[in-house]
Amino acid sequence: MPDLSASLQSLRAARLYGIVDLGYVKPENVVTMTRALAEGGVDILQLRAKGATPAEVESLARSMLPVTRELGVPLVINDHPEVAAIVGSEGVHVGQDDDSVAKARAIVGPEIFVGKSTHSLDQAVAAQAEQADYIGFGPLYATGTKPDYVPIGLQDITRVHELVSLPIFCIGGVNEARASEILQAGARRVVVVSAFLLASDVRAEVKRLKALLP
Ligand code: TPS
Repeated sequence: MPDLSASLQSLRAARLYGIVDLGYVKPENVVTMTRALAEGGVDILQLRAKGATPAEVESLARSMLPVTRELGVPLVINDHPEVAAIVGSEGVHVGQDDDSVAKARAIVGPEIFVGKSTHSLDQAVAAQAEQADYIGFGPLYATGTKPDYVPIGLQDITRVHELVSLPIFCIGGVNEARASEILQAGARRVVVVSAFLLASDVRAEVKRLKALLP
């Protein structure tokens, strides 16, 4: 059973969020990738398996948890609150549907934190009103990981930090080359997907990006 107050403390301290995305990682490589990301230094890790069945997500999550627990990294399940509840992950992440935070919370109970994707200032403010525990904010840049979304750019990053007091994780096209302009624009926390998962040396890539974060 995860302990919410410990998880929320990790969430507030977190700067670098990694995602094991099955669009890039074969199921048989999920545990190895989980270890590489966590040993490299991600502060939070998400399992994102679009199109997988709940049973498949559950089995992947169960294979990741011993590694994330060993390394002290909270595990967040994308889209499947019922799986988060069954496996006892630290968090769940939901998309932009109405009431998605309340619906997820009703399923996961009081000990699992709930994050929500937002794509505009209005959505970020709404997610805070909906009592999300953190938000993702983006995609900042066009990205092959979420090809149907219009990038929102960097111009609202400072403002979103003025309007929203939750931890805000900037996402979408984040990589080492762009880190300085993203931080310059006011970001404090970032999510990295393809730049880590496609790296030839995942641990080294995570370490390099982490070293750039204040
Ligand atoms: C914490 N989301 C927005 S952009 C993107 C995703 C998956 C692609 C990033 O990939 N915030 C959180 N989790 C999520 N799943 C989302 C937002 C949704 P890349 O780094 O390859 O551009």
